[in-house]
Amino acid sequence: SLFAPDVWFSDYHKYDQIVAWFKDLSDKFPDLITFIPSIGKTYLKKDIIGIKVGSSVNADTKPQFWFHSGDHAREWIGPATVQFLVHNLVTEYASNPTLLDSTELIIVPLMNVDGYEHTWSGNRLWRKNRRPIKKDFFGSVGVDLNRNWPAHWGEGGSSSYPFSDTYMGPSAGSEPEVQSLISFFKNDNHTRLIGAIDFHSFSQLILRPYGWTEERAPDEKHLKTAGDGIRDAIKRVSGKKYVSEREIDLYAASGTASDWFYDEEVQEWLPDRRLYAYTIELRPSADEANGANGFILPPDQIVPTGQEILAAVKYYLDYARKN
Ligand code: ING
Ligand code: ZN
Repeated sequence: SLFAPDVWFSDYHKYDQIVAWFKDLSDKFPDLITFIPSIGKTYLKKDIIGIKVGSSVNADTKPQFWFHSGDHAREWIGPATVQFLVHNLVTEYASNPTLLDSTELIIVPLMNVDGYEHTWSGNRLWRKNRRPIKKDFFGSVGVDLNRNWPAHWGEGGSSSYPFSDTYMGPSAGSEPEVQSLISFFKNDNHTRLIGAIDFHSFSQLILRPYGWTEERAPDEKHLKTAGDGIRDAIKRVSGKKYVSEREIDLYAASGTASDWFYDEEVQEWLPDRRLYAYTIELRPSADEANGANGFILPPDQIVPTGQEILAAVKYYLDYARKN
């Protein structure tokens, strides 16, 4: 059947099938997965699903991590990798319970449902959401969901021009998809959060805050050590070279999810809590994309990308828990 792992992970899938797949997996592992049918709706009234993964051991005390993906519609490997992670973590639980006994994962596997659907039926290279921006710019559609978060919104590295692919939106947090993730996060009990990763593609980068300023993050030393460790864990599995660096050293960006988690929300709200916040850019590398379009990653890359990121995430969860 389609949901047999070797079949499922040999190709990318549309939104409806991804939802059905997560529902099926949560039915098969009811003690490990909580399936949340809707954390909120997109502009086109599609449900954004949420997943919680963890065993009942230490349920009220263990550290929490946040993962989300699919902010950018065309970056198909992100949601596919998150599916691979969840699948492997729950199927490995029987032989190695440590991980899900000691951490809880809060996951939004596909944030930009409307944009993602559009890449299947309209424009494969669409990035933003699908909300029409009428005012003075009739005909423009979409806001960059990784420039719209209320975290130094509009302070550089984003565009105020609605036709731009990095359009910040009319105001901070204006987009229903960003609002849905924020309210899901805030309404949930997240006082034990110690890490957050936003999965994108491509270029093979482990990016840490800040994106909006040259200022060093208060936890720069730890963020760099863990980021470099993620890079090394990947190399050990597949030999693939990822680069570990600060977001601002790649390029400036404001209103991003990782800065929101790192700063605007969590540091403010838990002043002495260190937060391991990253943006991870998956395969291919810029070199390998040469000629082809890097967003169109062949489906035979889903499993090897998943394997290297599974190892990276195991290292990351362990480091963050212990440091
Ligand atoms: N790249 C990210 C982007 O949103 C990024 C990279 C994230 C840079 C956060 C700085 C801060 O532009 C892709 N591929 O979307
Ligand atoms: Zn992206």
